[in-house]
Amino acid sequence: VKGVQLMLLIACISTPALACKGLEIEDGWIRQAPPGANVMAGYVRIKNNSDRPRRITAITSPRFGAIEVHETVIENGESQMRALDTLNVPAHGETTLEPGGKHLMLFRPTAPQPTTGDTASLRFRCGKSRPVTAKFIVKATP
Ligand SMILES: [Cu+2]
Repeated sequence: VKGVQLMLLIACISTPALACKGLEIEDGWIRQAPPGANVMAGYVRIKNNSDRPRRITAITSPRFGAIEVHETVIENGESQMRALDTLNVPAHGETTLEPGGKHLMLFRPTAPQPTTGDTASLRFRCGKSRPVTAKFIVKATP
């Protein structure tokens, strides 16, 4: 019985991170891309109003074939992108995806390609719990 209780305790401690509860997704935008582009970049601020760290495990959208989280790292003096499996948001903190840093890569936009002023709905998943949906607006930037 003790073993089972321990297992349940571990489950209780480790499961809440896999809920999106308390996450607020703000100021999401997608950089306008040239016609025919196979990938677009997206940026957003994710706030965590809960007292537990949150972990986003997947992001999907009906407007894109696949979405990845990337970070930009400098290796041997060169800027490179690396895909992240998950995106962590600290308790009572926030994670910002911005040009030059972490960002979303939105692959294979559905036709017609989203352009300035269009919006795309993105769904953020934290494990199997209820996802959080946010609208991203396409902007042209110099
Ligand atoms: Cu990237």
